[in-house]
Amino acid sequence: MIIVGERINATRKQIRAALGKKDSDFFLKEARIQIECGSDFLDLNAGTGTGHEAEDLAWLINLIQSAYPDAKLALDSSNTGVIAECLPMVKNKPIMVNSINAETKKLNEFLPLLKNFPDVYIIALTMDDSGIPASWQKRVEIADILHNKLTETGIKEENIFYDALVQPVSTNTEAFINYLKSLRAIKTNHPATRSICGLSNVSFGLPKRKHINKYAFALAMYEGLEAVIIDPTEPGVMEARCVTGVLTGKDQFCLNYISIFREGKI
Ligand code: THG
Repeated sequence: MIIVGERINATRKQIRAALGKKDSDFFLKEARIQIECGSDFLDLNAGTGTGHEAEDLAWLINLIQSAYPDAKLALDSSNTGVIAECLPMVKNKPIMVNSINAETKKLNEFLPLLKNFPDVYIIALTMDDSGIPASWQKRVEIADILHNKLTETGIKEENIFYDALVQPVSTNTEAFINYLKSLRAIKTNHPATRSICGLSNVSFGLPKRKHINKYAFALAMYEGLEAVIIDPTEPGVMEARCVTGVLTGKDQFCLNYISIFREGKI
């Protein structure tokens, strides 16, 4: 299970404020706690809507790379120009790019860029010009379209991470079960590709979100989820990963579980 730490995201008020002040100490601590909790990648999103996203993201990349030279990064922006500007600055490979989708404009801008960076891990969202489909079958169809486009562009199948988009169960009771159906079906159609999701969306609007996130994580792992964008410092998250690894037969002789127990982490 690949963990992508989500805390450095400008949708969070604290992050927006710290970006405005270029508060290095704040961001170095945000990076450190996520690395210590076991993040494989740090997601960086500097989209404050103030018109200097590329400059802010570049500042974050340089800051974090100079303090944590081994950290791998996920560049998270809805603006392809921002990703194009910042990709060349990222030193550690692989670089995760968050994200492409099947909107016409997005494909036209993004695919030529990917030709120049064929080794990135690319997150592919199953949405198109009509938005996020309500039906899970339509999401699977969009994944098929993205699959053709991305492989034609020279992206290796194992570097494609499909994100079938987790949505809040508070607004649609079927949202998570439909997500799981599309996760499974996309994997069946394209077994060499991988899967990822932003898991905490599931609990939006409900109390005690961390409990919902933890069980959603276990269910998605059972359905084959391979990477997750999450707050790794949230109590229960790393425990859920470790325990579900045992229960789904991925932890040979429970060695990982036992060693994590011995380290006092569960
Ligand atoms: N898929 C992909 N990328 C994603 C998402 C996804 N990136 C963004 C998001 N979803 C995952 N990342 C975050 C980062 C921070 C928060 C939630 C998801 C967060 N949210 C607070 C909340 O929801 O209450 C915001 C409030 C605040 O702190 O100000 O912290 O699905 N590919």
